Amino acid sequence: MVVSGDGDLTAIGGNHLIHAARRNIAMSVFCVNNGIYGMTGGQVAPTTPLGLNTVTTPFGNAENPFDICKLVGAPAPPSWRAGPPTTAADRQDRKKAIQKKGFAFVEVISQCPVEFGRKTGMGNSVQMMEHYKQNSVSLAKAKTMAPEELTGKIVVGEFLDINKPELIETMAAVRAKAMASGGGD
Ligand SMILES: Cc1ncc(C[n+]2csc(CCOP(=O)(O)OP(=O)(O)O)c2C)c(N)n1
Repeated sequence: MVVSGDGDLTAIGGNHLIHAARRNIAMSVFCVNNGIYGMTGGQVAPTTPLGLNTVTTPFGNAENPFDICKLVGAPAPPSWRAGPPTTAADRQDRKKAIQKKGFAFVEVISQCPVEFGRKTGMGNSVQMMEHYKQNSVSLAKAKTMAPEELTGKIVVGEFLDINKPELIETMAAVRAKAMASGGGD
């Protein structure tokens, strides 16, 4: 199990993340996404919304943010996004992700009142939580909404749940082939 920030997972460890997903390694990854490098003082992250002022983008962020669930979903491992507050449904998702064979990914939307809320004018932790709560839309509802209605919304739910052999299984199959051919150890 891996619990990490959005900066560590999508910037500093971005390469590890996409290849762990691609190789379908038996891991459950929980990304606590506050949209910023919080611990180091509020620098822009690959998840920071376009146009946002941060310590390193004082006149606005010129870059588009990653949609992390789509990013890890590209090689088709399961992925979920959970918006606050934690509901029973969210907890079910998290349980499912832990029990999932192969790679599983959960993005948890989180507030960073000190480095994000205070500097962007979103307010304190309660106000940020309220904002995220009010702007979270279930995947089922999002499917009925027009793209313009979804601007600024956080779509939450189960994005993908596909069963594929995990890396250890595919490696065992290759090893068995090598052994049968006499080329293995
Ligand atoms: C390889 C490496 N580069 C840079 C750092 C410095 N560093 C520590 S935490 C951090 C930002 C983490 O941001 P995030 O993962 O979003 O977590 P948050 O603090 O927002 O919860 C950075 C750049 C580091 N620890 N390791």
